[in-house]
Amino acid sequence: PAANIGVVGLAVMGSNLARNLASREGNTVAVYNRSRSKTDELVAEHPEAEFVPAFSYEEFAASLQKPRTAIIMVKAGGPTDAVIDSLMDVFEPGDIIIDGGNSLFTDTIRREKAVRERGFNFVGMGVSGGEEGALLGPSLMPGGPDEAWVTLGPILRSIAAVAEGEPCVTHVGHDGAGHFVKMVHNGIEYADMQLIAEAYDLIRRGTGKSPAEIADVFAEWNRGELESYLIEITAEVLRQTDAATGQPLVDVVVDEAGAKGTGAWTVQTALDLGVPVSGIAEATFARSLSSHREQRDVSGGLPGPAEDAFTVADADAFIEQVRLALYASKIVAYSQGFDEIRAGAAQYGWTIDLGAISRIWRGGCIIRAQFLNRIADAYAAEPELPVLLTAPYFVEALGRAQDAWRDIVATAAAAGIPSPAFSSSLAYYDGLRARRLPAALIQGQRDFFGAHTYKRIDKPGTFHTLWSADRTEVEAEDTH
Ligand code: NBP
Repeated sequence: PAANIGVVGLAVMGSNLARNLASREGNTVAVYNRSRSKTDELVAEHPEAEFVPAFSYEEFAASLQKPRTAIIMVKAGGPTDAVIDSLMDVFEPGDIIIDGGNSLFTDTIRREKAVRERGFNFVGMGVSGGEEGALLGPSLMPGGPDEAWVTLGPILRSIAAVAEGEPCVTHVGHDGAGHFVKMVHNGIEYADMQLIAEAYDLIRRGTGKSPAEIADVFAEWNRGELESYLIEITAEVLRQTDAATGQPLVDVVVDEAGAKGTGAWTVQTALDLGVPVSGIAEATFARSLSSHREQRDVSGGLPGPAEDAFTVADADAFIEQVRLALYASKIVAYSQGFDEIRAGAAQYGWTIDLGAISRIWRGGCIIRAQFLNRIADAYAAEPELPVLLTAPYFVEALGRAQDAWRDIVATAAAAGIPSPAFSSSLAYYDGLRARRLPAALIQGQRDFFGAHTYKRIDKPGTFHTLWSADRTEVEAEDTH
């Protein structure tokens, strides 16, 4: 057989990944798609590529060297299960099946177990970077058995994006670890985008600058500590003029944000794990709020500051304050995301190198940013760092941003400008810092209505106050 790697599913992601693979020295790529037309098209349009087209699963298996290694790039859910079943019918034990789709990590855990029980290796791989990433170099987050990594590692390293000389791929951990990390990547992406949107809104409403002028602000920011793909494309989007109306494009686009569900998965999973990812949650909810048009329509008359009443005296100083607030909130959002990965690893028994995750996100993926080098440094210095934002570099940055961050959140509240991600990030930060939290009162309330008991600061044990009797305290078994 001629091919050392195969791709099943030749829609936009699969065909681009297949072309990327074929463009690397030493690869010959078997390609298969359920409907023949996509296979024919790919092969016809790219005569330069070393493809071995297959038109049945049997042909596909026969064209692959052993251990057969195949990347599935089809719609997540049922289609992925169907393709896995078909491959197991024609593959042999020891062969490697990789799911490169956006699968939910719990599906990956289930599939890995089922596939392993039949003697195959299964790898659930997060792929980030969209169409262009797949073609030119994505960030890859594979999770699966060590045995598969021996064959797969060199192939993935050859096609991944490169950041600072290192390929953006690492063996994340076992079974669902790769898809879990990809999920959190997308959650952080939601938070980052929402924070940027809030910054834009505040600047526009506070300074009256046009979108094109604000594009210049973002382009300038992209030369400093905020340098990132998302800041860069924000400037591009803000600069775009609509050909039909001559208006800034951002003013003619309907202000209802869509979502494909990975942000919601990140939040649902965080709730199950008990990890506060408030920045990601607010970003996800902000998209939901924006798309409830009927609710927004009936709410326009609610009392509050007039929309045009807010102007700042010193535009440049205000813009710098917004920049600092954005940077501080971004540190919080990433810290929360890494916290979720830590908690997920503990819950599911994965060994995940958080520093390696920050390094593979420096290239290829949507959240690629300078800033990830600082995260990598933080974990290099202290691999078990319990709260990312307590690393010295971030403590210094948060100290610098402090006053501006608080001013901006207060200003936004006073002006009636929604800033859910800015303000929830600050509340999280202050919650972490607080020596005492009102959680003590909540424990009292819980004990009052449900005898849920509480612990004392001055002695061990579990206690309950006899609220409906003489209100004396008794030692209790913690049974609730
Ligand atoms: P789609 O998600 O649109 O899936 C289309 C592909 O699935 C086609 O090749 C189609 O074959 C195949 N397929 C379906 Br649908 N049902 C099938 C079945 N029962 N058996 C075999 N094949 C089946 O493609 P995509 O946008 O290229 O995305 C592929 C994966 O990559 C998805 O899981 C996606 O979430 C993930 N992803 C996408 C991006 C992105 O930016 N688009 C980024 C990262 C990850 P057909 O041609 O015969 O209908």
